[in-house]
Amino acid sequence: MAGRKIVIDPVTRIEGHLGIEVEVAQGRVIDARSMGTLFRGFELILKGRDPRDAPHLTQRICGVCSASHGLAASYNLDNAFGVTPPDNARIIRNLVVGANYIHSHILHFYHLSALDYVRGPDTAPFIPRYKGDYRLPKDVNDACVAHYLEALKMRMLPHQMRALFAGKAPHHVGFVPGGVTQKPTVDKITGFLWRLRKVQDFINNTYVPDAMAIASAYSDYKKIGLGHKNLLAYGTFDLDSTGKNKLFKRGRYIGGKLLDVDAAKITEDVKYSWYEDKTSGKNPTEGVTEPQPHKPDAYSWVKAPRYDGLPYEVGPLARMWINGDYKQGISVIDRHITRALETQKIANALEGWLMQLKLNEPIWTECSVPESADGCGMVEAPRGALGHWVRIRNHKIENYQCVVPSTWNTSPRDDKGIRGPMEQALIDTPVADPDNPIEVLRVVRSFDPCLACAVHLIKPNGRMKKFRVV
Ligand code: NFE
Ligand code: MG
Repeated sequence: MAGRKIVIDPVTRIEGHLGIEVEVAQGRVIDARSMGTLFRGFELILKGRDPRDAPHLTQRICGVCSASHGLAASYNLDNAFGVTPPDNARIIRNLVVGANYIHSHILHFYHLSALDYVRGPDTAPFIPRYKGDYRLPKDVNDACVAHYLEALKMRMLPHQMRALFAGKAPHHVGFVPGGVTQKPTVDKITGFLWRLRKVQDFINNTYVPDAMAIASAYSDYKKIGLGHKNLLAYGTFDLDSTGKNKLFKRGRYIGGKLLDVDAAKITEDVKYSWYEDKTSGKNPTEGVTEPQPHKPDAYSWVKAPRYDGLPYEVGPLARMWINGDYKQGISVIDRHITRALETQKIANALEGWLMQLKLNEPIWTECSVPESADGCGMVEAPRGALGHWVRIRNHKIENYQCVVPSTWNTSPRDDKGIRGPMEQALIDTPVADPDNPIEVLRVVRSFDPCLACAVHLIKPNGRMKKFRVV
């Protein structure tokens, strides 16, 4: 690196373990590297298990987007088992995942990213903080601090809404292949509804206005954090049992065109990731997770997913853009606005779905573990396109692969040396003071990165150490 190197490791106020390294010259970022610093071992843990364990084990990948892992695993197994869940089950899955989105987006806005723009009180946990251009008018800033506290309480409601239909959050037990385990009852429907109304009031009258206030005070960030401008969404929230009609459409956007998605064109490169080189470039149906922690030149535990060889940004902006709900731009601010607007859109949809539930109708279609089958479950998690793939042999999981949203967004360079979406978005970011690189963090947190997983290996002072987790 020729300019001044800035290393932010770990990045705080995100989920999981991320390091960011940028090179700054003439006050701008000229190169960037995104480093996932913990190994994700779940694909190995799943080998040899009963396939029906997958919705439960994969939820443990993360405490924030767990419902979506439960959904992807359920779709994956529905597909492998050759079963179509009844309408009640499809709707209950949507309600549970919708509640999880609301929780996740409120958490991200107020508790993970707002303090990049809102100056908190000069007391812990709001200090220490980077010096920066906190520029909200005092009354707006004070209101946002009050809403930070209110949002902590608000986040309970979607957790309770989810628990009504699936069991306690964050790792619920209510999704199974073929459907769900909880019947709809009048009590559950009314309990969901009054909480929804309360949280909708907060979304409409607090979250969305606060996001808009920050967008207007920091409008220069509409020109920062642009990235490759390729967007990808697998689509989610099925509106009927065909799998074709969804609240958010499947599609991708590249070079100004909206195009379709073919799962066969998804691959994961590992040239710069700590995995064996021979596993590079594989489609997830034949994906291999073979760690190589001593690989020279590698700098991340995150693989580099590509579609037809190219990086794609995933998340609320991709979903809203591909669905035709938003066209204003691709930037830091557009990511925050679309996350707020889609929270509103999902909350509005939940009440209609709730009213479609039919008491005393089935919640499960009978099915059993096949001797041999392959499956694929492609959905959207709060942070973007999420895919699970399974190969079942002898009634057991022979191979399980997850490609998660943050794998797309925080990926390192691919085998051709092309930067990942977040790395590219960092290029050209102005940095006023390299000792307080708040601008870099505004770009990073706009993606809502999540690198969560169990600890297997860490890298202190450049030397690998092995830990046994018991
Ligand atoms: Ni751990 Fe997640 C979401 C998934 S990771 S938060 O949303 O899948 O990007
Ligand atoms: Mg994976």
